[in-house]
Amino acid sequence: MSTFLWGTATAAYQIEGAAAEDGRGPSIWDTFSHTPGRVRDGHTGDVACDHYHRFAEDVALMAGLGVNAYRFSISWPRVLPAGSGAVNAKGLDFYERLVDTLLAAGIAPVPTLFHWDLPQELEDRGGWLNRDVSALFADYAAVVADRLADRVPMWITLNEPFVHMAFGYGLGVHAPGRTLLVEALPTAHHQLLGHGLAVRALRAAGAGKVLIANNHTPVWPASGHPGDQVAARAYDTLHNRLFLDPLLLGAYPDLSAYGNGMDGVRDGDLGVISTPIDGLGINYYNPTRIAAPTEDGLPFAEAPLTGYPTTAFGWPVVPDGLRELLVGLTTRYGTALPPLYVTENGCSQDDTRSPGGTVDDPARIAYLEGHLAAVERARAEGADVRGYFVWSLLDNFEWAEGYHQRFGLVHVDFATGERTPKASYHWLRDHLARLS
Ligand code: GBH
Repeated sequence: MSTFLWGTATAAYQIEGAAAEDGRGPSIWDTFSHTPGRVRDGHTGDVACDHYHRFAEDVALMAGLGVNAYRFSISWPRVLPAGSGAVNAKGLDFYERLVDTLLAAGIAPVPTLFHWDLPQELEDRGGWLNRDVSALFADYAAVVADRLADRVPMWITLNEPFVHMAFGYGLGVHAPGRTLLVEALPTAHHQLLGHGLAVRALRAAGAGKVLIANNHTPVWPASGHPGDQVAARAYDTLHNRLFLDPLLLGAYPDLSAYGNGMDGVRDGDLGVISTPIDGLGINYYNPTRIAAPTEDGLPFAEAPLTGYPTTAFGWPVVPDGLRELLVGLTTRYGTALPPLYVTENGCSQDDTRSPGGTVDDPARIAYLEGHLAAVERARAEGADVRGYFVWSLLDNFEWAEGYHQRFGLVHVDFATGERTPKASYHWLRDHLARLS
């Protein structure tokens, strides 16, 4: 696969639905979304886009778009309902049908093994705070690879371990809803250890390329004041270095700003974590502006980043931040950095379907145009970028926001499941056609 990968991205809990069908076990997101007050308006992923039943239609939409790759995620509890032990054959069968349908359409399947939907039974044993979950993740990776390694050219172990740690275990705004602040740090180590063990399991099964998809952000100090500079370095350590230094350099960064949060690192762990990978997935949304903390607790404070257009979510639109990030990582890690793939980039907009059945989303077209140009500038400046995946193919269950944020190239009517390609879908189709 030396050609540039053009794709769309999704995640299992956000699109599949069929939550209690064909033997799927519960995940922490079923528990969380069914707990009143956790997700806006009590929305859940019970039905979502009903992709479990409509996947063939969704693959046809991708074929019409002209992409050559599709990043989706595999639901751990659909394959192993209790997280370990008994395999649910019907769950594996679903992903095999999806993979074969993609291959028949000329689209490379790029599965992510963990996009935040931990089997509830494993959360009941401590979730990612429990070191044993790392080895169980690798066992699960082996089960999936035994079935699919002969057909899947590229695998992704984890999605955004930073966000899962920070939102899920640190701040409690995502499942499993824990509010441990710096005490969440061991979930970073155990996810990274699980990643390394899974890389080894995938290699043993003869899998193709193996990547991890991290969320990264350029960190901008709020001012030149030393307090803001120190805080920005502390934030960069937590969001960026904590998830790259051990992978690429085999060592954790200086975490002294975070007390003794990271314990439990054993001899040999960093060797496992730094098992070579074939590429690094980068999920980019926006830069982060950081100021000195105003109260006790964390060693930084987030400051608003104003002066840019914003998405429906309120996130600033800063295309050049993607260039800065890709070039910055290339400078920081040099020859230790594997090829880069932008595994997520996109925006939510308030998209509505007109009575005539069209969805006009000019702000998304401008967003994509700007960010694709930023990728080109990064490549011209030496970043080895080999793929770009739009988040997302479909409007879907946007975690704590439920169905209120629409990220899709394709509009979904959640009452009927009807799909309508937006203007941005047609724009991207024409853009890709011009490239070939
Ligand atoms: C990704 O996470 C997820 O992988 C995906 O499942 C999700 O649907 C998608 O993004 C869209 O959310 O308030 O301006 O500082 C993205 C993680 C964390 C990125 C919050 C933007 C805050 C922006 N996001 N971050 S701001």
